[in-house]
Amino acid sequence: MRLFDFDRAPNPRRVRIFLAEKRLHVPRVNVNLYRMEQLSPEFLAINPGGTVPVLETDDGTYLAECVAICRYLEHLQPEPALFGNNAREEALTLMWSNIVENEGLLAIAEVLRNLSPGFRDHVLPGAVPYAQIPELVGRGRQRTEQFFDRVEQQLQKNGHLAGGGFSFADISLLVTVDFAGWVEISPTQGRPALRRWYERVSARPSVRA
Ligand SMILES: N[C@@H](CCC(=O)N[C@@H](CS)C(=O)NCC(=O)O)C(=O)O
Repeated sequence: MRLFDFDRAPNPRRVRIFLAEKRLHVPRVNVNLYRMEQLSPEFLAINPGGTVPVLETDDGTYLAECVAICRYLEHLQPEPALFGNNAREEALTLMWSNIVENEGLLAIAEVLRNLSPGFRDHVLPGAVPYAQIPELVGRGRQRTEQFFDRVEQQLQKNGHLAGGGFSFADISLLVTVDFAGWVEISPTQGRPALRRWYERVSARPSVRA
């Protein structure tokens, strides 16, 4: 197996933390997003979506999307279980990790990518040069705060995001909390349950991956 990775980017970090929790060691191939290597013909042949992470399995399959990669790894190495222990827990893990990605990670990306000069004409991943829309910066900030309010409510009732033990949903949330710092949003400020959760989860050695 090989992991196509970029150490500064939030999504590949989700997979690296997952691998560290599983104590799995997978060789990494660096795809430098700052140099737009994700849009090279060689990489687009691997993932036409032009995103990292991508896991190349031992049979030569290329898997994109963190959730698919991590679900695959969970089959290879079931312990510790990071998608719950039964159908209900797995569904809640997938539900919350989708909420984190769609409402949190992408809302922050909406801010960053419509704001930062580095993303001018590259506001969305992939080869099409979509231009920035400055009005989306404010909307993205509002969506981000709304997302963290929703998470705060959930964590007031549950020690972990999906309700059971530490899971892939917590990994996605941790990466999203750290990613918010890129656009100067402090999610744990004024959200005590999220702060307690963050202190606990960010003490895990895997987060340094
Ligand atoms: N839903 C995808 C998101 C992947 C993604 O957006 N990755 C970013 C890095 S965090 C990327 O490769 N961006 C390339 C670009 O912006 O051109 C996943 O779960 O893997």
